[in-house]
Amino acid sequence: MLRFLTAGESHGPGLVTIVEGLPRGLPVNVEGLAVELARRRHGYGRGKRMAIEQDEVEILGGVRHGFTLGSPVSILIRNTEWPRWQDIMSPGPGESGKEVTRPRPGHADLAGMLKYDTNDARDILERASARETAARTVAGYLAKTLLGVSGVTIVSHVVSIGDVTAKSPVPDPDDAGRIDEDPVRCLDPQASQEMIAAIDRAMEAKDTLGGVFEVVAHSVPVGIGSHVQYDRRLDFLLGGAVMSIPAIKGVEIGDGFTGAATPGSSAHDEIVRSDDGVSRETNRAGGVEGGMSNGEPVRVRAAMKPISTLMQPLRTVDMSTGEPDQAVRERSDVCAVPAAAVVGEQMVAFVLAAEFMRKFGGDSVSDFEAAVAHYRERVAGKTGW
Ligand code: EPS
Repeated sequence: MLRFLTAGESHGPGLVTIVEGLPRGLPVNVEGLAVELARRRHGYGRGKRMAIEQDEVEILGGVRHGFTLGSPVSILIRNTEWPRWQDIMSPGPGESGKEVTRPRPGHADLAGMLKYDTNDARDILERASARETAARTVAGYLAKTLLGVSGVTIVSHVVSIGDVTAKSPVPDPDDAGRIDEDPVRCLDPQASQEMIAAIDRAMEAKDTLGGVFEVVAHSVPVGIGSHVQYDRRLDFLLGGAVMSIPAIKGVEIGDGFTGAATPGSSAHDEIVRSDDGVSRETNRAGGVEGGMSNGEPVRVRAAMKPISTLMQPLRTVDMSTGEPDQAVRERSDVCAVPAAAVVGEQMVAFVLAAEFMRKFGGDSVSDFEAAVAHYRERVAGKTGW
């Protein structure tokens, strides 16, 4: 079973990711990880910290001479912000600074203070912060490396920010470079400019913006996931994983919500003969039918709410006095949808990689690769009339 855990606080010494269940022989290097981590830091609308933060990576275990050993991979990302926070966030005795007693609506602050019995929201917000998604990116990078061996590629793009919606096609793997170069990771140049203008306006108004991103996994073979049990359905796994990204409030697979308003006669993907078997002319199902991949690109969209840390704070109650007050102001981003799209890639990659390991297994990359190739061949043979 492929699984990962992360640990660490946003302004602590660093973040740690442990990934267990990877086969031996997968190439891993610090340079590749650094490139992937930088992709997540970029995006127009992010706060000052993203200009400062460097995501210094150190591999602590599970990798030797550039390849995985089959043992747990453990990777540390040092927070370059740590020196400024070492008193406030000291694991040993230290000056805790001012307590954060005015919880921000939309954040984990209030529920966390009540649940974990603390009047200092910092005890909660440090871990609830989307900084943690840097650690997930490490797990996603390893998952993508495994998927790469089996020919799967994953791209993401921004579909909307605020009320600006792009008219973009479903991106191909070839579009990845162009998307990464765009300041808001949008394929539609006109919409991209309008999104940037909307972010500027929100920043001036001391407001924040949400949006929608889409993740597309190409060359996923038919039959990943299963119909046999609720928790083996690929849509269950993808939905939960993408919903777990901070600030995500909605997920759809394929045409999801618009499909709900379409008659059945035009909501599905008819099965037609092609040169080498069967195929589809549409992909309304988003590559998933009956809890299994159907061989078409897997398409997952997610709706991100506007960031809840506002420079023009919302009403709250000071939990130390019980008096009505304004929520605490913290340095934050105006819009993080482009970054969330990159995190979406990591979560989709991890779900797929875990399902690949479940289906194909293998303690070494060569065994894994052979099992995938054998299966792809078997499936192609079945439909190759
Ligand atoms: C975040 C607030 C900001 C973001 C942070 C997420 O951090 P700070 O409060 O230190 O300015 O920059 O995102 C990251 C650090 C990151 O790596 O993505 C929040 O409250 O969630």
